[in-house]
Amino acid sequence: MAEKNLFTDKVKIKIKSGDGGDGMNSFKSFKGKPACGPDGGDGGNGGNVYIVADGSMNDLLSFRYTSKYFAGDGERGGTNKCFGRSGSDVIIKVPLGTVVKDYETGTVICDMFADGEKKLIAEGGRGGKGNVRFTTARRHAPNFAQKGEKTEVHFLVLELKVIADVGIIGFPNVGKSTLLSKISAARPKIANYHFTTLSPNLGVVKYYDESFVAADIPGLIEGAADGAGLGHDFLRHIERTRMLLHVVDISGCEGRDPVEDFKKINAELSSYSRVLSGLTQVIALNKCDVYGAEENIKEFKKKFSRKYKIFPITAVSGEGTDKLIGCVFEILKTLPPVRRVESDEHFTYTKSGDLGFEIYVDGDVYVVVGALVDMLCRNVSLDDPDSMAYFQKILREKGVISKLRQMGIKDGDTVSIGEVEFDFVN
Ligand SMILES: Nc1nc2c(ncn2[C@@H]2O[C@H](COP(=O)(O)OP(=O)(O)OP(=O)(O)O)[C@@H](O)[C@H]2O)c(=O)[nH]1
Ligand SMILES: [Mg+2]
Repeated sequence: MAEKNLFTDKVKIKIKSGDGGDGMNSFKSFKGKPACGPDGGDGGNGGNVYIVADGSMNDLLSFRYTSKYFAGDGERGGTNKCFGRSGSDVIIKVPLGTVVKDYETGTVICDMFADGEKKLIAEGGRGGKGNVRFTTARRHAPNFAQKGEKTEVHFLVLELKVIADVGIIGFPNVGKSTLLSKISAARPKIANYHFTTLSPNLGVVKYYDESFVAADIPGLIEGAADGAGLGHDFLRHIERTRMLLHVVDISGCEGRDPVEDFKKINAELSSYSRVLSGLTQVIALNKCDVYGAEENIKEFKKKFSRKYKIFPITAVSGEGTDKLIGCVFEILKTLPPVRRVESDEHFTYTKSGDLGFEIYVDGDVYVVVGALVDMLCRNVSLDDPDSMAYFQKILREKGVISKLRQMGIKDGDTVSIGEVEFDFVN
């Protein structure tokens, strides 16, 4: 029997976008004429971390081997106004239906629904500005450069919830994969032993000019919802399917009782989640070609035909599958579509410099730089008194004024913020 750890439908990974490279603080120098003017270039931006949905993947197996995804750091700015190189991005490919959560908070960051969909998970740090960028009409030789923005390590949880209309469930070896291979173009592995299927197989089932997607999952066993045997992790795969196709081995081979099998699987579903046990089920009684099946079919129908639609089939030959598929289609027409898991659309991890600031002392001038300053410069109009009042309010609220005091600023010292220079008055 397969090992429990062969399932990989939920993984924890470690990510980090790249740090921004520091800006350079340097001065041009010619022979005999040192320090002619500032020429320090900007640091490069750190690389981003993206997640991309890849329709050709069907499990999270690759994450068992690589669980650390770090984007490249930006390079430090150079002399001669040279920019540092940007860090390289990291692209993490996941199968369709992967739900990405923040490990610490459980926040759903995204649900990768469509092939090729790309989500920026963590943005690289901005490169710091080189000293040349702090030159103003009054300050010709700024003797400082901005540090690159730092980023942090985060942990993500990736969970696979396949995007399928119908989940095919049942005990191991009952013929779930055989059925999928008959009704769709999917070619899942089929074999006469338990747990042949270890990750979900998806197949598109065509019916006249319509189609639906069915997911064949590993076989369920008793106690799986409590973590016995292969555990219940793979039930997560089918949590968002619209209905279930429950396959029962009606031949009673392997010494099993089909009625008991059916009850046990339903008990497993109930103990795993109300969502699953509440889904509409259609029953396929498989292996009708085996001697002795007739009797069992009668018995089974007597017990369950009032509550369920039941179809005797022989998956290997395809006998009876047309009627079964027709019924599944009729039911699907009445059910709502597969939905995305709700996520925080605007989620991004914050970085050290997000609306942060730094203060450098350059001679007797206190120079405030950073994303906060960039934001203020974009939004504030120097000639407008209301706008300037807002400017001062933000400086107080964001702690710029208190930081200046901490640094020992005195009345009359100059503060430089973007285009604005003013004398500090306590
Ligand atoms: N006689 C008979 N055997 C069948 C039929 N359908 C499937 N089988 C056989 O049953 C065995 C198991 O088939 P699978 O399709 O791999 O079963 P499964 O339910 O996907 O099994 P797991 O993935 O291990 O849970 C194989 O040897 C199939 O050839 C059928 O209609 N009649
Ligand atoms: Mg199988």
